Amino acid sequence: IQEFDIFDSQIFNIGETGCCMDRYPESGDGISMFCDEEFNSVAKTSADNDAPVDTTSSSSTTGDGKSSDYSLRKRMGGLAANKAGLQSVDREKGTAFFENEARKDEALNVKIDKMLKKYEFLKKDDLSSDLVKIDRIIHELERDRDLSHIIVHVDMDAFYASVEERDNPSLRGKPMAVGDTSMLSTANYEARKFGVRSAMPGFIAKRLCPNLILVPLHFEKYRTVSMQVRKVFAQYDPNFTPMSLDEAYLDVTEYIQKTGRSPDEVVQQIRDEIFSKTRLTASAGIAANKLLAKVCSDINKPNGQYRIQNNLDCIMEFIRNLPARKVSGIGRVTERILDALEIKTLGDIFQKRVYIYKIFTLNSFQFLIRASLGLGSTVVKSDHNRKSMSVERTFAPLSRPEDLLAKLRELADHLSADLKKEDLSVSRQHTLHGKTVTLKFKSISYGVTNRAKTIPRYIHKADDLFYFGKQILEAELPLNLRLMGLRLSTLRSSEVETMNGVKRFFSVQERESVDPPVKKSTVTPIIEHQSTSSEPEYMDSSGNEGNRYANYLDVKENVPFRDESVEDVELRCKETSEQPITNITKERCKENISVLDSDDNTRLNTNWDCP
Ligand code: TTP
Ligand code: MG
Repeated sequence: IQEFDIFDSQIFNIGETGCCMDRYPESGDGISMFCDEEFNSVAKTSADNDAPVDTTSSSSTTGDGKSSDYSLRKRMGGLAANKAGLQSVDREKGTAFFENEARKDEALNVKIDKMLKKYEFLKKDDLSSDLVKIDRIIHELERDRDLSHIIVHVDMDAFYASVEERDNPSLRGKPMAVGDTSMLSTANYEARKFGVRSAMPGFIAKRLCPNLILVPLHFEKYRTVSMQVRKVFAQYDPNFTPMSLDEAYLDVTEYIQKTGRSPDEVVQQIRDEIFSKTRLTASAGIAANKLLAKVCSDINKPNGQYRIQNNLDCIMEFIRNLPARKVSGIGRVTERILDALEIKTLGDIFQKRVYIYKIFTLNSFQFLIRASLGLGSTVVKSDHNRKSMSVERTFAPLSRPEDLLAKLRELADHLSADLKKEDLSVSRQHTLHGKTVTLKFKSISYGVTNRAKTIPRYIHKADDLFYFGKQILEAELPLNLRLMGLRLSTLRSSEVETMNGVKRFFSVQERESVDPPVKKSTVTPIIEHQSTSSEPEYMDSSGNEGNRYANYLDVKENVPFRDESVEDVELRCKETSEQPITNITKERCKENISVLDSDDNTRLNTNWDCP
């Protein structure tokens, strides 16, 4: 549910639990903006460097003509950047949050400066042969356009806040947000009028809206509602894709064919049913693919729905003037990058396609060009194919090993429960088992590090998760953390039939998992660092975060773990039906090994900090 941005490497953390499907093309060039390695490395160095940014110097002007103070305010306050409460960002100077935001903003300014230089240079070039190439790609994309599906995106309105208001009607009509002074999960529509929004630190929100009421999170309640809503979805599409607790994609093509009812009627009925079960409203978008359906679900929010007909002219008409920012994947960072190139709408992306092609990486180009054509994925699958599931928690800084282990225990229990999912469409239960345990740490200065461990068998039990997580954690002590996450990946599902309330376990994996945990396995720090990957920090507890990327490219490039050989990756690809190993992956395996040779195999990230 975290806003994700194809170019934003570090997104605000919200801090509860989450699951994700790793479908993001982690090829390394997937999120980097420039095709030119030299450009890229300049920006990366700046983003990764933990050296404090000089925040005492007076405001300068960035390459795209914005003052650096304004650019930082925008980063912290979004659309509310110019509102009274945010006029002086000075007061936060010196706080870890501010320093971190300032550093990221500075890195982005460097990127934009470089990009603009390249843009100016390209403007003088003859790019006609590139244009021919691009138009050939577009022709191919058009040929595969599929208008045969009716895809629906349903999203609950101000979800956590609405649940809180439902259960405490005295909050209604007052500006309120769910979260605390360090971070908000969401805000009601009253508070949004003041510029308060999800993923905004509570202390900034309070400045924008001094009367803001802060309500703590109650995840169990949100989960319960989510289950009720999913039961409704399952009646219309047994293979619906949950994206988070409050959001899902459905393919209602078959349901419509069977019942002969119109898409609008069917979706109205889904929303009515959600309301009668939960007393909460949802909004929906209906279109030929997921990208468009998602944009549509926002149009008549709250408590509304919108449809684009499955017709090319209607789609292009809709797309032409659509602000690029409305597309999932184009967040505040990409918006700024595009803005610097004078690109505001999807129509502008199409117009400037040749510059996008020359400046951005191929993956980014493909994502943007597909969006500008209104193309998106039509694949709606249940979460059986998910590649990983994870939970994470934000907390007040913790450094005592026993406290950190207690957090880990909590995460292990939570994740294990999430791995046992009831398949709502048939009365069966499937449990996901996985082989790779990853711990994620966010230090008190906001540096994020992942450490992974591959295990020679599949696990899912809380004790096993804790056991392997503990090994990783203990190897990293001492630590001073504000967030910890636990992920299980390389998943496979064991279907377990539920009969008369008695669970009968048949699967081999299940029998395996009653064995005592395997002792021997190696800790394998993942070579990717958070600040160079765009993996969202927030993942919701029952959704498939990675599915957000499905519109991006339906390709997962394999990133090898640190000590994985080409053969290991090949085996993993086979087991998880991922994309076969590519030359890039092979190169990366080689790189990993050379890093391993020259490193002590423990602390890899410069951002990693210890007390
Ligand atoms: P969203 O659907 O993005 O937001 P929302 O339901 O609060 O509001 P809207 O009416 O615009 O859909 O997210 C659903 C819930 O997920 C939200 O209520 C709180 C949580 N969440 C976070 O914890 N962090 C985040 O950054 C976001 C965006 C959401
Ligand atoms: Mg919502």
